[in-house]
Order: sequence, then structure tokens, then C-alpha cells
Amino acid sequence: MDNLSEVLRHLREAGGFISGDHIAGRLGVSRTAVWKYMNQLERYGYDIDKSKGKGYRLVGTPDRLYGWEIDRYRSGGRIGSKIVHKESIDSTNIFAFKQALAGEAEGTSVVAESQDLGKGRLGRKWSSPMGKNIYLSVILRPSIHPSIVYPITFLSSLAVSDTIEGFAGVTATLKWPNDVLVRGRKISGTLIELSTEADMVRFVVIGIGLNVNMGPEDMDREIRATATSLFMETKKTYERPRVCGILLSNLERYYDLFKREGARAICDIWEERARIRGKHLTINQMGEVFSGTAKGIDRDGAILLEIGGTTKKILAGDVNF
Ligand code: BT5
Repeated sequence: MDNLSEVLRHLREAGGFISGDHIAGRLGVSRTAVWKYMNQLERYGYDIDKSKGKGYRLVGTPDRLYGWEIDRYRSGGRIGSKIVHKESIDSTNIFAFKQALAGEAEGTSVVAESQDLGKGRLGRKWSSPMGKNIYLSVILRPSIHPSIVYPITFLSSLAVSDTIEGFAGVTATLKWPNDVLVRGRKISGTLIELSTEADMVRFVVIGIGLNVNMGPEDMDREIRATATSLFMETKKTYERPRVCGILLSNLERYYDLFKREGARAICDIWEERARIRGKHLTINQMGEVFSGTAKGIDRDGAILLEIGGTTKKILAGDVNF
């Protein structure tokens, strides 16, 4: 892929026509090779003007989450250093999990244009229409005890929330345990899945769904009243590779903090941003309903709820408020 992205870079930097000879010289390949790269780019959906006398000119870029496009907006680092792009897939989490089992390195990320079996938590479905949103899974290999893996969900929500606030100027709110909302509607969710051995985490897959350019007509009926997207909030469409590149960089930043300062640091930031302390919450934990006042977030990501003078610790569930 390297030569191909180099060719693209030259086309972009030229702004107008650039000769095949020039590109061939810079890459140290033949003019025929350059011509083949142009054909390859066209197959990927790039629109290239070819003129016998003047050379090549980039006219259009496809709306696709290709790794080399995402990479233009990433600030380096491990997360996203390798990106696997799929047009359509069952679930990026399922794919990334298999890759991780096969030994794929930390940071490798999987993105897809659509998912047939997009997964939410507890067997729920993640609505994943084609070409509109971001469906991303990242493999992490933190050396931690499984009991503190849960705050990785917070790390993801924080990265999403920074990304959309910085990008679209919307205000994101965090809802325990894994939601990012805008004006009370869900714009993103995270599903983490892990593999453990003995007392260690072998790997974690962070799966993020972020609604970018989806409109009400792209939404399944079940989510029309509860979901939103950047487009719906701002009436603008966004370059998904850019959003994704910035998201990967934000994930890198929070993951670094998690490794350096531990789960508590991430929980503290999340707790503060979610303004959860003192809130009256009703939480449904696998059918059991608890109502009480939130006292904060424990180091393992559990929510502490004061119910009639005693503190109840809840690790998994859904908040209704
Ligand atoms: C989540 O579950 O919020 C986790 C979603 C993770 C999705 C990503 S996409 C990339 C990766 N690959 C996967 O297969 N999954 C991950 P949960 O908290 O259980 O929320 C699920 C609920 O959110 C559903 O029951 C719907 O009510 C709602 N929902 C489904 N699709 C939605 C969407 N696109 N936008 C907003 N809400 C949605």
C-alpha cells in the first residue's frame, strides 16, 4: 500500500496536473508502474484525470474509510498504525477478536463501511448502515488484571466525546456505562470484549460505533426516537476518515494516560465529565432495578449507588433517567 499512498500524496500536493515521469522519478519506479497505480486508485473509487501531454490530476476522492486516508489525520502512535478496511462485514469486533487470537499486535484497528451483525452489549444490535458512520474496533494488549478492564470503556467514551466536541462543536454528555449522547440522544456506544489467561488480560477489543453522516431515513425504526448523528445535530456532513483519524489519536492519548496513571485516573476524568455525583439514578441490572443517589465511580468502573443508607456497587447495567 505504501507506493499507492505515495502516489496519492504526490497527486494531492501537486494540486493540478503532475507528470507520470515526475512521480516515477520520486518513487524510483517505471512510468508503467505509475500508470498501474493510477488504475488501482481508480478501482478504489478515486477520480483521476489522465491527459497525454500533462499527466495526471486528482479530481475526486471516494467517501471511504481507507486506512491511508485515516492515517493523514492521525497523530502517529500505536493505535491505528495498522488499519484493516472492510466494505461490509459481520462485525468489526468479531473480526478484530479473531485477529487478536491469531496474534495481531496492539493498535491494529478494523474499520468497516457497514456491518450485518453489529453488536451492542448483552446481545443487543448496533444499527450499521452503509457508508454513513464509523464502525471501529481496536486491539489493545494492556498488562493489567481483568478486574480493571472496565474503565477502558470510559477511555473510549472520553475519546469519542473529545472528538465530536472538537470537530463539530456539539456538547457531548456521558452516560454510564458506555454511551455518548448529544442533546439526550445516543450518538455513540462502546462494546469492549476481552480474552484473559490466568490473572492477566491477554487482549481487549474496543468496539466503537459513532454516528457521523446518518440521517433519520438511514435509521432502523427502533432507534429513530433515541439516536442522533453529527449530521443531524449540525446539518453538515463530515469527512469520516478525518473523524476516525482524530478519534484514533484521542484514543491513543487516553490509553497512554491509562497505562501511565492507571484506571483510577480515567475513572476520575469520566466521573467529573459525566457529573454523576449526587444524581438520582435508576439502573436496570439484568432485570433487577435499583434506584438511588450516585456516589461516584469505583476504580473498576462500577457505579456506587446509595440506596436507603447503604452503598450498592453495580458493575453492569443500563441507566434510565
Ligand atoms: C452499545 O451497546 O452501545 C455498544 C455499541 C458498539 C458498536 C460497535 S460498532 C463497531 C464494533 N463492532 C460491533 O459489532 N460493535 C462495535 P448498548 O449499550 O447495548 O446499546 C445498544 C442499543 O443502542 C440498542 O439496543 C439500540 O437501542 C441502540 N442503538 C443501536 N444502534 C444504534 C445506533 N447506530 N445509534 C444509536 N443508538 C443505537
